[in-house]
Amino acid sequence: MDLHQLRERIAQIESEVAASLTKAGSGDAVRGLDNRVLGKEGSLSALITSIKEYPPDQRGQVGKLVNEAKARVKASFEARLAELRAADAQAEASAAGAFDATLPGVAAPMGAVHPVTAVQWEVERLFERLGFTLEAGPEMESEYNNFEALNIPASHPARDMQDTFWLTNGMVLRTHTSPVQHRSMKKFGPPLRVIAPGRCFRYETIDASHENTFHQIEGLLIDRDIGLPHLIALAKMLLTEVMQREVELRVRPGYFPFVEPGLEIDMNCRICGGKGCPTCKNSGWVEVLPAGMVHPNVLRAGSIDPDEWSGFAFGLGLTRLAMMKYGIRDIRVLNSGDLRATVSPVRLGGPIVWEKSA
Ligand code: FA5
Repeated sequence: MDLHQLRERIAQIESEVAASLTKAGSGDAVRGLDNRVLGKEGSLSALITSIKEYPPDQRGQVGKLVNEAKARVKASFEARLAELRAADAQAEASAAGAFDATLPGVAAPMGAVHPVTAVQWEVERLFERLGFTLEAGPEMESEYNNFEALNIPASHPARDMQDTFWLTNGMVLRTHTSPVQHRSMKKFGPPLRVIAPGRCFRYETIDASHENTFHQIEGLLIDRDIGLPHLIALAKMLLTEVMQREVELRVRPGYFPFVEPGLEIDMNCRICGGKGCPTCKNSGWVEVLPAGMVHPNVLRAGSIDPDEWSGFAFGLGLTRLAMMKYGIRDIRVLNSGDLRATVSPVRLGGPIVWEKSA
């Protein structure tokens, strides 16, 4: 189990504990659960015993993750026991005709992983298996990295494609994760395989599928003799794996100054099944994976010789992919702090469809 899988396993155990705890109606039931999770052979304790299977430099982190989870789970057992004791006391009191207003209220449900984070982890794991390095760029970027290095000079009309938040210090809130392409070329040189997840910002009119703050995952692969078939095969594999079903793709020409040729790879809308709805702007298709072959000017800006090396890049729309995976109709719930957007869909299985709360 790698660290991502470990995190997922911990989240799964915690989510199962939360579900079982709400059903545990007696102190004995809680103590039984405690034993199954934290006992000598309990599911969390088992994770600690596997620590020796990790490389020495990861063991500290494994121990920390598991011990923190143990502390949280222990606290949740104690809270549930207190709740049950309080409920017993209240039942006794009301049987005796009294009402104790000092008893604690019902505990709020525990949260879980945000849907965007869950899909991000899945994508990271897939690319880790394919030998990609995980990189992160800054959210506050230089104009050069966000635009010029990507073949978008100041005078270029393509600047209008991405409405930018300019900062008073002359920097920008990055409009996409593509600046990490340039950073990675400079950092690693060819050949390279990198993915870079992160938040992006645009001065957008917000609607069901557009936010001013959203997530992308940049992908960049540079090697010898790389072509579009590699890109399209990878796209199909990526989307099929995340959606856990055969995904229909639509590949169209797309214009981005930093790739040539450029593609828009769309997937069929799972909210309406392709019939058309506000989420897919009534087209039946959702843009999730713009991509293309890296433009020679971008390779040159990254000190890579385009006569020797070629590669592809893509900018996965992670937020929209999470919406497709979990049947979320409206992007606004994801930044809203609405707890329904964290609790049930990710950990407790099944797709659910919410409307934006009023
Ligand atoms: C780009 O941002 C390019 N950097 C992608 C790219 C990378 C192309 C590498 C070629 C090579 P675009 O503006 O289409 O492209 O955004 C990429 C994806 O981000 C979109 O398909 C969409 O899924 C998502 N996205 C864009 N704007 C928003 C928004 N306002 N809200 C939510 N998701 C958005």
